Amino acid sequence: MTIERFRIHRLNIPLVRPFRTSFGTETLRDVILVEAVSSDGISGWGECVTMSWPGYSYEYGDNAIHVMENHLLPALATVADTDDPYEVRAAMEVVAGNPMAKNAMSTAMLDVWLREQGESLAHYLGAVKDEVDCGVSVGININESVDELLAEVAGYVDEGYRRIKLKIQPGWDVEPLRAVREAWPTIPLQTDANQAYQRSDAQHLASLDQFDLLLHEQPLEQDDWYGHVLMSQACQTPICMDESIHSVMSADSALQFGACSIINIKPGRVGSYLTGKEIHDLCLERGAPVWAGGMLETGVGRAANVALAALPGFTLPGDTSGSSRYYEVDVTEPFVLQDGRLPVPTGPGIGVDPLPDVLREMTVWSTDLTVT
Ligand code: OSB
Ligand code: MG
Repeated sequence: MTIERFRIHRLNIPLVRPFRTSFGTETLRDVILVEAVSSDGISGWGECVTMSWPGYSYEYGDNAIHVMENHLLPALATVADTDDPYEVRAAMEVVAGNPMAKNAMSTAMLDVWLREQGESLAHYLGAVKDEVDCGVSVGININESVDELLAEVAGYVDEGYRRIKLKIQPGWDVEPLRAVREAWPTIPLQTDANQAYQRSDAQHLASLDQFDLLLHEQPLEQDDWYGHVLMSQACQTPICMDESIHSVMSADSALQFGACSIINIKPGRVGSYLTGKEIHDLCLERGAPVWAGGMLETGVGRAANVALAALPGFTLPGDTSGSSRYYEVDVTEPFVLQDGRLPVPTGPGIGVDPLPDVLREMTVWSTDLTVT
């Protein structure tokens, strides 16, 4: 395999409804797709899951493109003809941080490599399932109306979602959780605070135990390891980390310290699907459940996330929702829920391709990067 060039495609795709979290509101997804093209003319694809502003993490679209063009491209030129995806990952270590940019470029290369061999990403990673259980992440209601929230959740329950995750923040927690729990007494339910609480909120979060929750995702700041230990001790509901986990080492530390007992795995946050798999392997060995996070991906990122979610340790439903949860028109053939599950793609590589017409219509900017 020799990678000759990359093409970065930037698309603007409206979300079907605004997505409000404790760090901001998104109405238009600033999508970045990376295409790697081999000397045989095979294209592979990776999605850069940055948002347009640094809210969830310091990475954001403009910065990621800058890092890809100026720093990752020369690093990857040194491994353009390797047959070892782990060498690709190692070559990117000259760049500190920036996992979303790294994941986008290296996944595009991995996709080319797998397509050339005719192997699916799911098979390569060690998938054991041919479909995965799907959950849905429900934003803070834009009008802070519990009735509107219930109507939104009712739609997802009717579509068959197997787990509901409510975005929470101080002032939007007890009421929405109580309402959803009363309306659906047995549905698996969890929260995601995106770092919005303080250590001093431990008793308040413990009071949410009454709603019989699967987990609380990232209640405190990402660096507050000790605070998460205290939170884990205060709550019956298990604590799960998202933003804090960047590597196998941080996953190991989190479990060893008792900062959390469950981990959300997002390849964009940890820099590659290979690292995502390694965190999965560690957690499986430790008996800690993992689940596949999401970043409002198009079908390109979704396909790869669903492949990862088919590994044996992914025992909780992921934020792997159907395309219609996010977009009227997806970039690929839409992912459609069947009985609350999505099928794991079986074709070579990620198993899906952007639809040329949709790509053309939605692209607002693109650039070619030649590997020299
Ligand atoms: O914290 O998990 C998160 C979306 C964007 C940024 C961060 C998060 C999320 C989600 C949505 O919760 C998950 C999805 O459905 O893709
Ligand atoms: Mg999260």
